[in-house]
Amino acid sequence: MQHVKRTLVTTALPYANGPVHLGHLAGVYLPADIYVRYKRMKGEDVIHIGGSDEHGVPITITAEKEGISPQDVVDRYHRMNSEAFRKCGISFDYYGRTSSQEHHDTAKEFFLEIERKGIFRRKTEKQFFDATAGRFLSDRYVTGTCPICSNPEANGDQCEQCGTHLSPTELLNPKSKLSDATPELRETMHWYFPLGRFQKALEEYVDLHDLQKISPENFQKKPYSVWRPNVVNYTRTWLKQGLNDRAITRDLSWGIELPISDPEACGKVLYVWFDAVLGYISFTRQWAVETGDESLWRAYWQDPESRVVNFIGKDNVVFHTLMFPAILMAWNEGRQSGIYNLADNVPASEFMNFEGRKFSKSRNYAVYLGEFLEKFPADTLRYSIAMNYPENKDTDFSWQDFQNRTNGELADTLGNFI
Ligand code: B3M
Ligand code: ZN
Repeated sequence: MQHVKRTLVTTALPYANGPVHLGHLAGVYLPADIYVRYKRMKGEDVIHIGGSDEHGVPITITAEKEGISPQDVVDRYHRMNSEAFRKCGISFDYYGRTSSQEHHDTAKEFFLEIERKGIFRRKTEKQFFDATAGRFLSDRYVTGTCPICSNPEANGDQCEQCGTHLSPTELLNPKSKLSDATPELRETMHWYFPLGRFQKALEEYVDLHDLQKISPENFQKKPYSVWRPNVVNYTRTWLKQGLNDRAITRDLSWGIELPISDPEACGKVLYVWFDAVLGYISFTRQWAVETGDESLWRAYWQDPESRVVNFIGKDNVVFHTLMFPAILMAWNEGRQSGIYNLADNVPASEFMNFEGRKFSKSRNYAVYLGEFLEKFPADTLRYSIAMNYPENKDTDFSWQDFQNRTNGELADTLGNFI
Protein backbone atom coordinates (compact mmCIF):
# COMPACT_ATOMS: atom_id res chain seq x y z
CA MET A 1 0.00 0.00 0.00
CA GLN A 2 1.09 3.44 -0.97
CA HIS A 3 1.62 6.15 1.62
CA VAL A 4 -1.60 7.89 2.60
CA LYS A 5 -1.29 11.36 4.00
CA ARG A 6 -4.56 11.48 5.96
CA THR A 7 -7.62 9.35 6.42
CA LEU A 8 -11.14 10.59 7.02
CA VAL A 9 -13.31 7.82 8.42
CA THR A 10 -17.07 8.28 8.43
CA THR A 11 -19.77 6.04 9.85
CA ALA A 12 -23.37 5.89 8.58
CA LEU A 13 -25.51 8.45 10.37
CA PRO A 14 -28.15 6.61 12.39
CA TYR A 15 -31.67 8.04 12.15
CA ALA A 16 -32.46 9.95 15.33
CA ASN A 17 -35.71 8.07 15.44
CA GLY A 18 -34.85 5.33 17.89
CA PRO A 19 -31.99 3.95 19.93
CA VAL A 20 -29.06 2.22 18.21
CA HIS A 21 -28.86 -1.50 18.83
CA LEU A 22 -26.12 -4.12 18.87
CA GLY A 23 -26.62 -4.85 15.17
CA HIS A 24 -25.67 -1.26 14.31
CA LEU A 25 -22.66 -1.45 16.62
CA ALA A 26 -21.42 -4.70 15.04
CA GLY A 27 -21.93 -3.66 11.45
CA VAL A 28 -20.64 -0.11 11.45
CA TYR A 29 -19.42 1.63 14.60
CA LEU A 30 -17.20 -0.96 16.25
CA PRO A 31 -15.26 -1.96 13.12
CA ALA A 32 -14.76 1.73 12.27
CA ASP A 33 -13.60 2.47 15.80
CA ILE A 34 -11.10 -0.40 15.77
CA TYR A 35 -9.76 0.80 12.42
CA VAL A 36 -9.42 4.38 13.65
CA ARG A 37 -7.79 3.38 16.93
CA TYR A 38 -5.31 1.21 15.06
CA LYS A 39 -4.33 4.12 12.81
CA ARG A 40 -4.01 6.48 15.77
CA MET A 41 -1.73 3.99 17.53
CA LYS A 42 0.46 3.90 14.43
CA GLY A 43 0.68 7.68 14.60
CA GLU A 44 -1.26 8.24 11.38
CA ASP A 45 -3.36 11.33 10.73
CA VAL A 46 -6.94 10.09 10.99
CA ILE A 47 -10.29 11.53 12.09
CA HIS A 48 -13.61 9.81 12.71
CA ILE A 49 -16.74 11.77 11.81
CA GLY A 50 -20.30 10.68 12.53
CA GLY A 51 -23.61 12.02 13.75
CA SER A 52 -27.37 11.82 13.68
CA ASP A 53 -29.54 11.70 10.57
CA GLU A 54 -32.39 13.93 11.74
CA HIS A 55 -34.63 14.27 8.71
CA GLY A 56 -36.92 11.85 6.91
CA VAL A 57 -40.44 10.63 7.23
CA PRO A 58 -40.07 8.05 10.04
CA ILE A 59 -39.20 10.97 12.34
CA THR A 60 -42.29 13.03 11.47
CA ILE A 61 -44.46 9.94 11.86
CA THR A 62 -43.05 9.30 15.35
CA ALA A 63 -43.65 12.94 16.24
CA GLU A 64 -47.26 12.82 15.08
CA LYS A 65 -47.88 9.56 16.93
CA GLU A 66 -46.53 10.99 20.17
CA GLY A 67 -48.02 14.45 19.74
CA ILE A 68 -44.62 16.16 19.95
CA SER A 69 -42.52 18.05 17.42
CA PRO A 70 -39.96 16.37 15.13
CA GLN A 71 -37.32 18.49 16.88
CA ASP A 72 -38.30 16.87 20.21
CA VAL A 73 -37.92 13.42 18.65
CA VAL A 74 -34.45 14.08 17.27
CA ASP A 75 -33.29 15.85 20.43
CA ARG A 76 -34.22 12.79 22.44
CA TYR A 77 -32.52 10.21 20.24
CA HIS A 78 -29.51 12.32 19.38
CA ARG A 79 -28.76 12.63 23.08
CA MET A 80 -29.46 8.95 23.73
CA ASN A 81 -27.32 7.66 20.85
CA SER A 82 -24.37 9.98 21.31
CA GLU A 83 -24.33 9.02 25.00
CA ALA A 84 -24.49 5.28 24.20
CA PHE A 85 -21.59 5.60 21.73
CA ARG A 86 -19.56 7.54 24.29
CA LYS A 87 -20.11 4.87 26.92
CA CYS A 88 -19.14 2.20 24.43
CA GLY A 89 -15.84 3.94 23.71
CA ILE A 90 -16.58 4.78 20.08
CA SER A 91 -14.04 7.55 19.71
CA PHE A 92 -15.61 10.08 17.35
CA ASP A 93 -13.69 13.24 16.64
CA TYR A 94 -17.01 14.90 15.91
CA TYR A 95 -20.60 13.74 16.27
CA GLY A 96 -22.88 16.15 14.42
CA ARG A 97 -26.56 16.63 13.66
CA THR A 98 -28.23 17.19 10.32
CA SER A 99 -30.73 19.58 11.91
CA SER A 100 -27.89 22.04 12.62
CA GLN A 101 -27.77 25.34 10.75
CA GLU A 102 -24.29 24.55 9.40
CA HIS A 103 -25.53 21.32 7.88
CA HIS A 104 -28.52 23.05 6.29
CA ASP A 105 -26.14 25.62 4.79
CA THR A 106 -23.89 22.93 3.30
CA ALA A 107 -26.78 20.98 1.78
CA LYS A 108 -28.22 24.18 0.28
CA GLU A 109 -24.82 25.07 -1.16
CA PHE A 110 -24.72 21.72 -2.99
CA PHE A 111 -28.30 22.02 -4.21
CA LEU A 112 -27.67 25.51 -5.55
CA GLU A 113 -24.44 24.57 -7.32
CA ILE A 114 -26.09 21.64 -9.08
CA GLU A 115 -29.18 23.73 -9.87
CA ARG A 116 -26.95 26.52 -11.25
CA LYS A 117 -25.25 24.04 -13.56
CA GLY A 118 -28.66 22.98 -14.87
CA ILE A 119 -28.09 19.35 -13.94
CA PHE A 120 -31.36 18.70 -12.10
CA ARG A 121 -34.49 17.91 -14.07
CA ARG A 122 -37.93 19.02 -13.02
CA LYS A 123 -40.78 16.63 -13.57
CA THR A 124 -44.44 16.71 -12.77
CA GLU A 125 -45.99 13.51 -11.56
CA LYS A 126 -49.16 12.28 -9.94
CA GLN A 127 -48.83 11.66 -6.24
CA PHE A 128 -51.20 10.72 -3.42
CA PHE A 129 -52.81 13.67 -1.65
CA ASP A 130 -54.78 13.49 1.59
CA ALA A 131 -57.65 15.93 1.08
CA THR A 132 -58.71 15.73 4.76
CA ALA A 133 -55.24 16.71 5.97
CA GLY A 134 -54.55 18.94 2.97
CA ARG A 135 -51.12 17.38 2.36
CA PHE A 136 -49.23 15.40 -0.22
CA LEU A 137 -48.21 12.03 1.14
CA SER A 138 -44.66 10.85 0.63
CA ASP A 139 -44.15 7.07 0.43
CA ARG A 140 -44.13 6.24 4.10
CA TYR A 141 -47.37 8.10 4.76
CA VAL A 142 -49.30 5.61 2.64
CA THR A 143 -50.12 2.06 3.72
CA GLY A 144 -52.08 -0.61 1.94
CA THR A 145 -52.08 -4.19 0.78
CA CYS A 146 -48.93 -5.54 -0.84
CA PRO A 147 -49.62 -6.53 -4.47
CA ILE A 148 -47.07 -9.36 -4.18
CA CYS A 149 -47.76 -11.12 -0.87
CA SER A 150 -51.10 -9.55 0.21
CA ASN A 151 -49.66 -8.27 3.50
CA PRO A 152 -52.37 -5.73 4.53
CA GLU A 153 -49.84 -3.45 6.25
CA ALA A 154 -47.30 -2.75 3.51
CA ASN A 155 -45.65 0.68 3.48
CA GLY A 156 -45.65 2.95 0.46
CA ASP A 157 -41.93 2.39 -0.09
CA GLN A 158 -41.53 -1.26 0.86
CA CYS A 159 -43.37 -4.33 2.11
CA GLU A 160 -41.65 -5.51 5.28
CA GLN A 161 -43.13 -9.00 4.92
CA CYS A 162 -41.76 -9.92 1.48
CA GLY A 163 -39.11 -7.19 1.16
CA THR A 164 -40.37 -5.89 -2.21
CA HIS A 165 -39.61 -2.24 -2.98
CA LEU A 166 -42.86 -0.52 -3.88
CA SER A 167 -44.14 2.84 -4.90
CA PRO A 168 -47.30 4.06 -3.12
CA THR A 169 -49.46 3.78 -6.24
CA GLU A 170 -48.77 0.04 -6.46
CA LEU A 171 -50.51 -0.63 -3.14
CA LEU A 172 -54.01 -2.10 -3.16
CA ASN A 173 -56.53 -0.22 -0.97
CA PRO A 174 -54.15 2.64 -0.20
CA LYS A 175 -54.82 4.57 3.01
CA SER A 176 -53.33 7.75 4.41
CA LYS A 177 -51.53 7.34 7.72
CA LEU A 178 -52.58 10.85 8.64
CA SER A 179 -56.33 10.39 8.52
CA ASP A 180 -57.07 6.84 7.36
CA ALA A 181 -58.76 8.42 4.34
CA THR A 182 -58.33 7.00 0.86
CA PRO A 183 -55.90 9.39 -0.79
CA GLU A 184 -56.46 10.88 -4.24
CA LEU A 185 -53.93 11.41 -7.01
CA ARG A 186 -52.87 15.00 -7.69
CA GLU A 187 -50.10 16.54 -9.72
CA THR A 188 -46.93 17.79 -8.06
CA MET A 189 -43.55 18.90 -9.36
CA HIS A 190 -40.24 17.51 -8.14
CA TRP A 191 -36.53 17.96 -8.73
CA TYR A 192 -34.77 14.87 -10.05
CA PHE A 193 -31.11 14.05 -10.00
CA PRO A 194 -30.16 12.40 -13.32
CA LEU A 195 -28.01 9.51 -12.12
CA GLY A 196 -27.83 8.17 -15.67
CA ARG A 197 -25.83 11.24 -16.72
CA PHE A 198 -23.03 9.93 -14.50
CA GLN A 199 -23.35 6.25 -15.45
CA LYS A 200 -20.05 6.10 -17.34
CA ALA A 201 -18.09 8.06 -14.75
CA LEU A 202 -19.51 5.86 -12.00
CA GLU A 203 -18.55 2.70 -13.88
CA GLU A 204 -15.00 3.99 -14.21
CA TYR A 205 -14.96 4.83 -10.50
CA VAL A 206 -16.08 1.33 -9.54
CA ASP A 207 -13.56 -0.24 -11.94
CA LEU A 208 -10.73 1.45 -10.03
CA HIS A 209 -11.73 -0.50 -6.92
CA ASP A 210 -12.88 -3.81 -8.38
CA LEU A 211 -10.31 -6.57 -8.07
CA GLN A 212 -11.56 -8.10 -11.34
CA LYS A 213 -10.97 -4.87 -13.25
CA ILE A 214 -7.86 -3.36 -11.76
CA SER A 215 -5.23 -2.90 -14.44
CA PRO A 216 -1.68 -1.56 -14.01
CA GLU A 217 -2.88 1.60 -15.67
CA ASN A 218 -5.82 2.00 -13.30
CA PHE A 219 -3.57 1.19 -10.40
CA GLN A 220 -1.37 4.10 -11.45
CA LYS A 221 -4.38 6.38 -11.31
CA LYS A 222 -5.59 5.20 -7.94
CA PRO A 223 -3.33 2.85 -6.07
CA TYR A 224 -5.40 2.37 -2.96
CA SER A 225 -8.31 0.21 -1.88
CA VAL A 226 -9.96 -2.83 -3.36
CA TRP A 227 -13.62 -2.96 -2.38
CA ARG A 228 -15.25 -5.97 -0.77
CA PRO A 229 -17.00 -8.26 -3.25
CA ASN A 230 -20.45 -7.57 -1.73
CA VAL A 231 -20.00 -3.83 -2.28
CA VAL A 232 -18.91 -4.30 -5.88
CA ASN A 233 -21.76 -6.75 -6.55
CA TYR A 234 -24.59 -4.59 -5.18
CA THR A 235 -23.24 -1.65 -7.13
CA ARG A 236 -22.83 -3.59 -10.38
CA THR A 237 -26.42 -4.85 -10.17
CA TRP A 238 -27.61 -1.25 -10.26
CA LEU A 239 -25.19 -0.27 -13.00
CA LYS A 240 -26.29 -3.20 -15.14
CA GLN A 241 -29.94 -2.20 -14.89
CA GLY A 242 -29.02 1.32 -16.03
CA LEU A 243 -29.28 4.32 -13.71
CA ASN A 244 -32.46 6.41 -13.69
CA ASP A 245 -33.47 9.87 -12.52
CA ARG A 246 -34.06 9.98 -8.77
CA ALA A 247 -36.40 12.48 -7.10
CA ILE A 248 -34.43 14.54 -4.59
CA THR A 249 -37.30 16.61 -3.21
CA ARG A 250 -40.33 15.67 -1.13
CA ASP A 251 -43.58 17.37 -0.15
CA LEU A 252 -42.88 17.67 3.57
CA SER A 253 -42.39 20.41 6.11
CA TRP A 254 -39.60 18.74 8.15
CA GLY A 255 -36.25 18.89 6.41
CA ILE A 256 -34.10 21.30 4.45
CA GLU A 257 -36.10 23.86 2.50
CA LEU A 258 -35.14 24.47 -1.10
CA PRO A 259 -33.04 27.64 -1.21
CA ILE A 260 -34.85 29.17 -4.19
CA SER A 261 -37.81 31.51 -4.32
CA ASP A 262 -39.59 29.60 -7.10
CA PRO A 263 -43.28 29.11 -6.17
CA GLU A 264 -42.90 25.46 -7.22
CA ALA A 265 -40.39 24.98 -4.40
CA CYS A 266 -42.88 26.01 -1.77
CA GLY A 267 -43.70 23.30 0.78
CA LYS A 268 -40.88 21.06 -0.44
CA VAL A 269 -37.73 19.90 1.27
CA LEU A 270 -34.69 17.96 0.12
CA TYR A 271 -35.02 14.18 0.14
CA VAL A 272 -33.38 12.86 3.28
CA TRP A 273 -30.73 10.83 1.47
CA PHE A 274 -29.66 13.85 -0.59
CA ASP A 275 -28.83 15.79 2.54
CA ALA A 276 -27.71 12.94 4.84
CA VAL A 277 -24.59 11.96 2.86
CA LEU A 278 -23.58 15.63 2.81
CA GLY A 279 -23.56 15.42 6.61
CA TYR A 280 -20.15 13.81 6.36
CA ILE A 281 -18.89 17.06 4.82
CA SER A 282 -20.77 19.53 6.99
CA PHE A 283 -19.71 17.70 10.17
CA THR A 284 -16.07 17.73 9.08
CA ARG A 285 -16.44 21.47 8.60
CA GLN A 286 -17.89 21.83 12.09
CA TRP A 287 -15.07 19.70 13.48
CA ALA A 288 -12.55 22.02 11.80
CA VAL A 289 -14.17 25.10 13.35
CA GLU A 290 -13.81 23.48 16.77
CA THR A 291 -10.11 22.78 16.22
CA GLY A 292 -9.61 26.52 15.68
CA ASP A 293 -8.60 26.15 12.01
CA GLU A 294 -11.81 26.40 10.05
CA SER A 295 -10.22 25.52 6.71
CA LEU A 296 -8.70 22.27 8.02
CA TRP A 297 -11.61 20.21 6.65
CA ARG A 298 -10.30 20.80 3.12
CA ALA A 299 -7.16 18.80 3.88
CA TYR A 300 -9.36 15.72 4.45
CA TRP A 301 -11.85 16.20 1.63
CA GLN A 302 -9.95 18.01 -1.07
CA ASP A 303 -6.29 16.99 -0.90
CA PRO A 304 -5.89 14.20 -3.48
CA GLU A 305 -3.40 12.46 -1.21
CA SER A 306 -5.99 12.08 1.56
CA ARG A 307 -8.47 9.25 1.57
CA VAL A 308 -12.09 8.94 2.64
CA VAL A 309 -13.45 5.68 4.05
CA ASN A 310 -17.23 5.29 4.59
CA PHE A 311 -18.22 2.49 7.01
CA ILE A 312 -21.83 1.42 6.39
CA GLY A 313 -24.28 -1.49 6.58
CA LYS A 314 -25.09 -3.48 3.45
CA ASP A 315 -28.52 -1.85 3.04
CA ASN A 316 -26.85 1.52 2.42
CA VAL A 317 -24.42 0.49 -0.33
CA VAL A 318 -25.77 2.19 -3.45
CA PHE A 319 -26.37 5.48 -1.65
CA HIS A 320 -22.64 5.53 -0.95
CA THR A 321 -21.19 3.96 -4.11
CA LEU A 322 -23.50 5.64 -6.65
CA MET A 323 -25.59 8.55 -5.34
CA PHE A 324 -23.09 10.28 -3.09
CA PRO A 325 -20.25 10.01 -5.63
CA ALA A 326 -22.60 11.30 -8.36
CA ILE A 327 -23.52 14.31 -6.22
CA LEU A 328 -19.82 15.02 -5.71
CA MET A 329 -19.15 14.55 -9.44
CA ALA A 330 -21.89 17.07 -10.19
CA TRP A 331 -20.24 19.51 -7.80
CA ASN A 332 -16.74 18.84 -9.17
CA GLU A 333 -17.75 19.18 -12.81
CA GLY A 334 -15.93 22.03 -14.52
CA ARG A 335 -14.01 23.12 -11.44
CA GLN A 336 -10.35 23.96 -11.10
CA SER A 337 -10.35 24.03 -7.32
CA GLY A 338 -12.50 22.93 -4.41
CA ILE A 339 -12.71 19.41 -5.86
CA TYR A 340 -13.94 16.73 -3.49
CA ASN A 341 -12.36 13.29 -3.17
CA LEU A 342 -14.67 10.36 -3.75
CA ALA A 343 -14.56 7.62 -1.15
CA ASP A 344 -11.57 5.35 -1.55
CA ASN A 345 -13.29 2.56 0.32
CA VAL A 346 -16.85 1.82 1.39
CA PRO A 347 -16.62 -1.14 3.75
CA ALA A 348 -20.15 -2.50 4.10
CA SER A 349 -20.82 -5.21 6.63
CA GLU A 350 -23.30 -8.00 6.47
CA PHE A 351 -25.79 -8.16 9.37
CA MET A 352 -25.39 -9.49 12.87
CA ASN A 353 -28.65 -11.17 13.88
CA PHE A 354 -29.97 -11.63 17.38
CA GLU A 355 -30.76 -15.15 18.62
CA GLY A 356 -31.39 -16.33 15.06
CA ARG A 357 -33.61 -13.46 13.91
CA LYS A 358 -33.04 -10.08 12.32
CA PHE A 359 -32.70 -7.09 14.65
CA SER A 360 -35.65 -4.83 13.95
CA LYS A 361 -36.16 -1.35 15.32
CA SER A 362 -39.70 -1.18 13.94
CA ARG A 363 -40.72 -4.51 15.50
CA ASN A 364 -38.83 -3.65 18.70
CA TYR A 365 -36.84 -6.90 18.46
CA ALA A 366 -33.45 -5.67 19.59
CA VAL A 367 -30.94 -5.21 22.36
CA TYR A 368 -30.31 -1.49 22.61
CA LEU A 369 -26.76 -0.33 23.16
CA GLY A 370 -27.50 2.14 25.97
CA GLU A 371 -29.53 -0.39 27.95
CA PHE A 372 -26.92 -3.10 27.47
CA LEU A 373 -24.21 -0.85 28.86
CA GLU A 374 -26.23 -0.17 31.99
CA LYS A 375 -25.72 -3.84 32.87
CA PHE A 376 -22.37 -4.88 31.38
CA PRO A 377 -19.02 -3.17 30.83
CA ALA A 378 -18.27 -1.96 27.32
CA ASP A 379 -15.13 -4.05 26.84
CA THR A 380 -16.96 -7.38 27.26
CA LEU A 381 -19.34 -6.31 24.51
CA ARG A 382 -16.63 -4.94 22.24
CA TYR A 383 -14.69 -8.16 22.59
CA SER A 384 -17.65 -10.49 21.90
CA ILE A 385 -18.72 -8.52 18.88
CA ALA A 386 -15.23 -8.10 17.48
CA MET A 387 -14.84 -11.91 17.63
CA ASN A 388 -18.10 -12.31 15.79
CA TYR A 389 -17.84 -9.50 13.25
CA PRO A 390 -20.17 -9.92 10.21
CA GLU A 391 -17.49 -9.12 7.66
CA ASN A 392 -18.34 -11.55 4.86
CA LYS A 393 -21.49 -13.24 6.10
CA ASP A 394 -24.29 -12.66 8.59
CA THR A 395 -23.43 -13.69 12.14
CA ASP A 396 -25.52 -14.15 15.25
CA PHE A 397 -25.43 -12.56 18.69
CA SER A 398 -26.67 -14.83 21.46
CA TRP A 399 -26.64 -14.41 25.22
CA GLN A 400 -24.96 -17.80 25.51
CA ASP A 401 -22.13 -16.74 23.22
CA PHE A 402 -21.74 -13.47 25.12
CA GLN A 403 -21.53 -15.38 28.41
CA ASN A 404 -19.01 -17.90 27.06
CA ARG A 405 -16.77 -15.22 25.66
CA THR A 406 -16.90 -13.12 28.82
CA ASN A 407 -16.57 -15.88 31.41
CA GLY A 408 -14.61 -18.41 29.39
CA GLU A 409 -12.33 -16.42 27.12
CA LEU A 410 -11.88 -13.11 28.94
CA ALA A 411 -12.12 -14.08 32.61
CA ASP A 412 -10.74 -17.65 32.54
CA THR A 413 -8.33 -17.85 29.64
CA LEU A 414 -7.04 -14.31 29.43
CA GLY A 415 -7.48 -13.59 33.14
CA ASN A 416 -5.53 -16.69 34.19
CA PHE A 417 -2.83 -16.05 31.63
CA ILE A 418 -2.25 -12.59 33.05
N1 B3M B 1 -29.85 7.08 8.28
C1 B3M B 1 -30.14 4.98 7.02
C2 B3M B 1 -29.84 4.03 8.11
O1 B3M B 1 -29.68 4.40 9.27
C3 B3M B 1 -29.49 6.32 7.10
C4 B3M B 1 -28.00 6.31 6.90
C5 B3M B 1 -27.52 7.62 6.45
S1 B3M B 1 -25.83 7.59 6.06
C6 B3M B 1 -25.53 9.09 5.34
O2 B3M B 1 -29.83 2.86 7.77
ZN1 ZN C 1 -45.31 -8.14 0.38
